[in-house]
Amino acid sequence: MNRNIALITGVTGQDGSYLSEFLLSKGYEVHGIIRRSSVDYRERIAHLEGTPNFHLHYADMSDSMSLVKLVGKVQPTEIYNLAAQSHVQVSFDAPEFTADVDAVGVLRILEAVRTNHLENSCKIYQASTSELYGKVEEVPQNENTPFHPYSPYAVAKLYGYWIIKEYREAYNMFCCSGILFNHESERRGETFVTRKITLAAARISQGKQECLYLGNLDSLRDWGYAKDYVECMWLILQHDKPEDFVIATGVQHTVREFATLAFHHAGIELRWEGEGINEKGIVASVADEANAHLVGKTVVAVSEDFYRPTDVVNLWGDPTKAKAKLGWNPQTTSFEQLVELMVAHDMKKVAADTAASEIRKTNLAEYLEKGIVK
Ligand code: NAP
Ligand code: F7E
Repeated sequence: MNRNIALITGVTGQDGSYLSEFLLSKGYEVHGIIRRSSVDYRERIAHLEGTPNFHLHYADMSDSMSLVKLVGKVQPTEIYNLAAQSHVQVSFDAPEFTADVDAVGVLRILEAVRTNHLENSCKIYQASTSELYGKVEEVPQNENTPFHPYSPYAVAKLYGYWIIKEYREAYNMFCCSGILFNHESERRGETFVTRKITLAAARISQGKQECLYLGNLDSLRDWGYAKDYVECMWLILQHDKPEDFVIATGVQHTVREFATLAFHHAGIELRWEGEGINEKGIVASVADEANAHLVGKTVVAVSEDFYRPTDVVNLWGDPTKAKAKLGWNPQTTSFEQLVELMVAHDMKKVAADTAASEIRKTNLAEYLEKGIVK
């Protein structure tokens, strides 16, 4: 009988939580790595804990011994290496930590598999990224587009990409990179631009925040839905040979367009005035009379705090290969549906927040506004 045993690093993250659900629904035994910290933060997988076939283990991407021991104990047939310091802006503040986890961490996983003599029985998926294209040399980007990483995060991930390819060729291992373009969801971390916007739109429409401060509004991204993308990670490992794939929707939008649509779903129509650092999103009209006082107010402003030393501004993926070879449908959830579902979730979440958690959230919103937390 075939054993399907998955080991997921980064199980507590956005993608790890959706991938766990997906693999459990396929009958896998799922093992996830969590790291030790003074507080437990497992909100995204809390609903899975106690499920038969779902197991959590302590390990850390910066600690090769913990990885070697765990891989030996679990004997996985598939490893999904999703763990990373995944925030691009944070990588400018913590470049060494980012390199350790996002670059050397990949090597540690590969060596843990080899040390346990599992190189012929365990397939490895590496969470690679469109950030590798960075200062883009071609639009749209496909598997043959040259890389030009443009942040410490992207440079670290480029090492991960190449070491996966190297082990595939040197040791004949089934290891592949999914070059995933931005994918978002109601579980997205709150400091990534989409979730920052949907939460702020919900709070502003409910009188819990005054203004949202953003960086580069012209930045273009190819945004998909995380739940659709985890299926592709699995498909990449079910393909008959190990190959790298671009995973994207093939449609791009600006940050400004995302914000306009998010506020629309929160009942606020925006008009934009000014340019660059002086650009503002002003309330043109509201759906709910109770918010009439907002008309004419600035609810989106630009802050230099959210500009990056080098910013990637034109990401647009070409998913032709994934469509043809994996039979994956990049349009399962459209951009419009994605924004709508994220705002609908955050409208409910903000309304349900208790006074205590609201104080915490208000502090976070304030920190975000002041650029203390980015
Ligand atoms: P995420 O929500 O930030 O989750 C990152 C995960 O990595 C968390 O579970 C985190 O654990 C874990 N982690 C960080 N450092 C670790 C360490 N030293 N040891 C063990 N675990 C560690 O990221 P995501 O959005 O789900 O993305 C998943 C992966 O895909 C990442 O590798 C990311 O770089 C890559 N990627 C993401 C996108 C995207 O648009 N989402 C696009 C391309 C590639 P804690 O909960 O303990 O912090
Ligand atoms: O920024 C601009 C910002 O932080 C998107 C990670 O999952 O996807 C993600 O990285 C764009 C950038 O995501 C704000 O300058 C404007 O151009 O949401 P983000 P990211 O940097 O694209 C890739 C594929 C990954 O691999 C990463 O792991 O939006 N932007 N104003 C802003 N960004 C943030 N965070 N905050 C702002 O206020």
